[in-house]
Amino acid sequence: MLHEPARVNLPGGVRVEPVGGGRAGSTLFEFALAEPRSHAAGCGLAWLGGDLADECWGVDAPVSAGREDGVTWRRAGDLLFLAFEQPDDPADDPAAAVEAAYDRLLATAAAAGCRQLLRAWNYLPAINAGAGDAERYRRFCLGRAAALEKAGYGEGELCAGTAIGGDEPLLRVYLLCAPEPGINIENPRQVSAYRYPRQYGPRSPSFARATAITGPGDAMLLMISGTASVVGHRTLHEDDVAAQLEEIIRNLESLMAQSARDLGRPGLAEFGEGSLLRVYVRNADDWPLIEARLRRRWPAARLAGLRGDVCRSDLLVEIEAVSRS
Ligand code: 3EB
Repeated sequence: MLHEPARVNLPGGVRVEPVGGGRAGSTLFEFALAEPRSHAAGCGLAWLGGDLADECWGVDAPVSAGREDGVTWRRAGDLLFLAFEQPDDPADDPAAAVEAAYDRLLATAAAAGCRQLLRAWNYLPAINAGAGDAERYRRFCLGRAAALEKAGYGEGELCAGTAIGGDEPLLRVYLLCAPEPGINIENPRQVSAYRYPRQYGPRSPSFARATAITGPGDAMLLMISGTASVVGHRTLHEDDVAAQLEEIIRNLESLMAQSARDLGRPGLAEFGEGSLLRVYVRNADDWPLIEARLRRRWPAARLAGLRGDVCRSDLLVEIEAVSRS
């Protein structure tokens, strides 16, 4: 069915699947991709198509929920999902607001005994506005890094991430946290983002290429960061979306092979059934070409195309994913 939701199963039974996937259990959080829904997380981006409209991140544990200090939380067992949403004027410097948002999120996580970060999603408007180090993405990175540093997070305590520019004037930060860390995996084709050289901004982006956690039973859940046409630390194939997509496919293949080795799970080397891909596309007209190519490469994976700005202005497409084995 075209818009059947997906469910993701988290540890102690964490599942991620299209919503309505038919499994029993509770929902830690939902991501509404095609249409905004109250009480669901969202990207604030236009949905371009695909067969993934909603994600349900489910657990085999009762869920409690609340809101404190502007942070909405949902907890099931050792998993804590945090959401922060606040107006963000695209003409402003976002550094201070992002730092304050992360201060609150990290304080909430620590107070709940869940200071380890497993997955982060960040959406903010006009991500490429501003020149050089004044670019809003670089200012975002500065605020995020400052908050993480103050709270004592080291390089090894970062997690898989996404940072995408939208059209609505809203900062959205979502964090999945736990008392114990996940397992981070880096991509041998790419310099770790937290070690990017100075030319990309005053503070390097604070994320790992992928984070794996234990899923239900013996399964592992691999959460892959937004992945772009970056090799080493450089953008490749400026102005060529088809070539950028091929480079992303190679980056994902490389990261998945590394994950399969590091985790001893050969099944993680490919996307299969149960793999969910969010594809962020700068120019909506590029979606049909991208969708056709991804269907050919990974026929079993589910895809959502979203109109979003990638955090370097020369990047035209970026793909994040969840996979399990
Ligand atoms: C890159 O490889 C692309 O700042 O959290 C991808 C995923 C990117 C997450 C972030 C940035 C972030 O550098 C950009």
